[in-house]
Amino acid sequence: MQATARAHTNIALIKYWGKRDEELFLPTNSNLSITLDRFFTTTSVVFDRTLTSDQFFLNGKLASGEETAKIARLLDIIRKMGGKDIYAKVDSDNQVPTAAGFASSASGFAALAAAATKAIGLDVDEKTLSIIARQGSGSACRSIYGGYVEWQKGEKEDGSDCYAKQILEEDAWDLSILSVLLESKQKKVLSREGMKRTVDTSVFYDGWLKTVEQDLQVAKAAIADRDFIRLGEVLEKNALKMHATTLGADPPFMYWQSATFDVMYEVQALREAGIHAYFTIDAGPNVKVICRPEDEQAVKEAMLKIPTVQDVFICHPGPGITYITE
Ligand code: 2P0
Repeated sequence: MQATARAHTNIALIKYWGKRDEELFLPTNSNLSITLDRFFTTTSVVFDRTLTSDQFFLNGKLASGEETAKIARLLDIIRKMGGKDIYAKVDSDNQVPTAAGFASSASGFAALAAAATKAIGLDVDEKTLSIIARQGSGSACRSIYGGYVEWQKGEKEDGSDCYAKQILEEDAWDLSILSVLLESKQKKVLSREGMKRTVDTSVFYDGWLKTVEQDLQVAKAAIADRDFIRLGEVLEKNALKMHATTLGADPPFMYWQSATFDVMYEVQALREAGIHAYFTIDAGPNVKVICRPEDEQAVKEAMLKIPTVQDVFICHPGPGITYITE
């Protein structure tokens, strides 16, 4: 009763920002991401009748009670589906620089869902796997697939129509996604908490909901047409709108720091100089810059010249879940 799976992290071009159901991780809006080649989590799960509780090792170290409780919650869902009441030992190896603003929860819960369902003997399709992973962390449902992925918000209360699907394969259109690592302070408002506060209190949240579906349709059409400028313009606008909602929350908060602005201004300067680059930002200060592959070195060099930039990692569209047999 053992299996190992690998899942890659993803970056949202149209953001998931707000839940309509916190228990089931149902989002208020559909959203769209690219799965990345460079950062991933590899997880092994062994269901073992001799264990008296779940054990979780993260990068070789026994995880905290809080971290273990989060994965145990997802294992409970999988145990129920598999009809087996057996505890598991989970070994997770995270090749994701969390400090660079990549949510390791997306690749982490996607890899866990894949390894644990296989280890317990469930034969699940990708849609079911996406629904399971979603209940560990919302964005994890997108990391089941490679390439360009849409997470449909669904309408049903039980979440059975709320899952992700691939809209374009990873090798069908190459783009460069540069993860710009900044000199930054620890983030103060975690994404889960920030999302909730925004939905509950932000005077700008209605504005987000009014336009995000339109943004999604524009992004999907741009991907279908391989129209990079159209995609870049809408992804940057969508990120700015997501962050605007945090300023209207009570109490207000913002994820940007001064170094975040340095990168945003440089991206605008690159565009004025004729290089088409666009930024997006998640629930933290770091910035991801999207450009065409032929421009990636020039964009990287421009970023590295900014004094507050520590490092730049170049990523490309990557694969979905893979199972590893030893
Ligand atoms: C996204 N983020 O679409 C958005 C944009 C952050 C900003 O998904 O509460 O860790 O576990 O469902 O998936 C980060 O939030 O949140 C996220 P939960 P998650 O990528």
